[in-house]
Amino acid sequence: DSLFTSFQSHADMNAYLRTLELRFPQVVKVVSIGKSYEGRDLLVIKIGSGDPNLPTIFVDAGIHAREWIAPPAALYIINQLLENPANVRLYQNVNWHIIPSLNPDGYEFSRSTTSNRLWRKTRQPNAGSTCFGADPNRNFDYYWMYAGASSAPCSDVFAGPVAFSEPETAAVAAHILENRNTIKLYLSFHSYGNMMLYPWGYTSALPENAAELQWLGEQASAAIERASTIGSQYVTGSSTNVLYEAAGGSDDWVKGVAGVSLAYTIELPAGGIFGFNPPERSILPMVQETFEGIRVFHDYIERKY
Ligand code: 0X9
Ligand code: ZN
Repeated sequence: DSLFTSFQSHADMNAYLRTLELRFPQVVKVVSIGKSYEGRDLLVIKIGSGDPNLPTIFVDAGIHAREWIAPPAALYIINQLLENPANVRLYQNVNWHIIPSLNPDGYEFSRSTTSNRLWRKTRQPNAGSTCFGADPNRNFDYYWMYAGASSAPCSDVFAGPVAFSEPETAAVAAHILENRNTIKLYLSFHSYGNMMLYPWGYTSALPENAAELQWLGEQASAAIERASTIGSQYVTGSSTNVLYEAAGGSDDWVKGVAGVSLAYTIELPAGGIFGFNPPERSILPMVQETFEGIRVFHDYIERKY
């Protein structure tokens, strides 16, 4: 089909998840964790052998609207787990919760006209401003507004009027808290820059398990580089040290509040003139190489827990 040869609408991605639930009723459950501001369903697909107590890998994508390569990277994990029999072992001892499209209002807005292509935020109106939306990756309630975020509604890094003001971030946070005892690894797909980032984003200080985060990130990066047909080279490190200081990100909150010790933001490869626009023929090579890194994460979680 066209899942990895063209960029799909949010509705088409949701339809794919629903189809999988019908095709694989023993191993798939699709649940709505809530709705976006404009009322779109935020779906999580749960894939597993049936034991809810197994360690869980949680993946989200599409927090930032314009980062179009992120949702297909998440969809490809789903596709490979379910539609490639060689990968059945990847959900025997580990459960997966995957949300391929977490900011659907922003995403559909970025698809609506070429002039909106670089939209990043959500689409909730802001009181007292004509500018819409908040940066969902500045809206999580851990060191909210501490650094690298703006209180100006027109800024692209507007943190929101309060933490978790956006229904999308509130919904995913509630889902993660409900599952905090089983989630052992958090992965969030963004673009671009070929970076394997771990907390913290609010400070240059490193978390207590930085050595483990660094080592595992490098292992996953190396697997991606080996598989790459487009010459991808990844840099691994803490968000602040590799990129910039930016508080209120999902990864920091997942680690600092939900207590998930392993949390990464994966900045996928660039494409097109502004970096967010890989040509559609690049989707498959990009998501295929990324999946080789995901195998490394899976094998580590399976072995450790
Ligand atoms: O700035 C961001 O939100 C991410 N980069 S992006 O170009 N996709 O916008 C990086 C987030 C890293 N994590 C934290 N700062 N917590
Ligand atoms: Zn992003």
